[in-house]
This record gives sequence, structure tokens and C-alpha cells, in this order.
Amino acid sequence: MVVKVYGASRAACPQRVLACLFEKGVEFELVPVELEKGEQKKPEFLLLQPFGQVPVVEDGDLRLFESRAIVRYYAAKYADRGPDLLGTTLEERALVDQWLEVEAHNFNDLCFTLMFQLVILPRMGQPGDLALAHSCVEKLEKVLDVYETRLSETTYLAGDKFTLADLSHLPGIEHLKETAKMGHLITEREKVSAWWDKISSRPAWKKLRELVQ
Ligand SMILES: N[C@@H](CCC(=O)N[C@@H](CS)C(=O)NCC(=O)O)C(=O)O
Repeated sequence: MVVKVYGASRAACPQRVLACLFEKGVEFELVPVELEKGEQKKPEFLLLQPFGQVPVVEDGDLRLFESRAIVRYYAAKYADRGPDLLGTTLEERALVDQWLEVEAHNFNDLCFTLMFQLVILPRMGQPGDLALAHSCVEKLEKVLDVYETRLSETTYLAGDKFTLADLSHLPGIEHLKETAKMGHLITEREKVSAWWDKISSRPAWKKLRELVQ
């Protein structure tokens, strides 16, 4: 059965899910939801996702939202297919979870606020708060300094293997670099930059990029 993914291929949260499905070779159908038109807030969509956000997946009888819950589900469901994205030992899994939490709370919150002020609000014809954006950049610098230290010890965030912890960063960093023109945050850090080059050159992420263009 083909997995249905409701979302916009340009939006970061659906991209997290699509990247995971590509890694695992899971066939999917993308059901477009036009965020600019507010389709995600319409009553029929709220029946799928009561908070009015994408992505949502439908897989047989299962309907699931929250991109990180979805990628955990597919990484576990297809554990024996494609790369191991969860870690095998209890300790490896704990480290993957730790860095997934860091992505969600330390990295993504700042990245999202920055994107909202610099890109999304101006796109909607409203001025972004540049002071807020500036403070996000300062805080992001500190977060990425922590990544730089971590990545001088291990090749990937959770250890020596690519996992969900790395995959989950792909959309946010791509948006930071390409849309917000903040690529220097990555390139000025040697280890983070090498890590980014490695994770963004994976065939699954390249397929995602082709889908977006
Ligand atoms: N924590 C949720 C966040 C979902 C989310 O913020 N989705 C954005 C797209 S990346 C969205 O639907 N934005 C439109 C809106 O909030 O109205 C997840 O990871 O799935």
C-alpha cells in the first residue's frame, strides 16, 4: 500500500518525512497542501491534523502527524531495509534520541524563528523583526559551536553512523543556507561544514531536492 503524505514539498517538516521515506525506499504519494492558501486550516484538513499543520501521513489504518514521530515510526517499521537510522544498542538509540531532541528544541526553534522573520513574513508582505532575527543568529551560533565540538569527536551527531539525528537537520539547514542566505553559519565551522557536505550529498536527500525543484 502506498503511503500518503499530506504536505508541501517546499516546507521543512514534510521534507523531514520525505527524506526518511527516500532513505528507506518506501513508496509514497504526496498529496499537496497549499500553505499560502491556508488549506491546512480548513475544516476538512483539521480532521486529519487538528493543529492545522503539515505533514500528515496515512498508511493503511494509521494516520500520524508530527514529523519526528513519523520518521521514528518509519525507521522502526523498516528497520531491516536501507540504513539503520535508529541505532542498534540501547545506548546508540539513546544518543540518537538525545540529538533528535537537540534538533527539535535547541536548533529548530531558532532556525524556524529566523526563517519566519527573514523570509516568511516578508513573503506575506509584512516586515520581519530584524532584532529578533539577529538574536536568533547569535543563539544559533552558540548551538552550532556545540555541534562543532561534538563533530570533532564523532563523524555524525549520534556516533559513527548517519541516523535520524542527522537526517532531521537536513531541511532546516538547507533552508538556512538557500532561503535565508545564512550558509556562513555552516561553512565557517570546519566540522559542521564537513558533516553538512556528507549528509546533504546522500542520494535520498538529492532525490528530495529534485522533487522540490
Ligand atoms: N512539530 C510539527 C510542526 C509542523 C509545522 O510547523 N508545519 C509547518 C510546515 S514546516 C506548517 O504546517 N505551517 C503552516 C501553519 O502552521 O499554518 C512537525 O514537526 O510536524
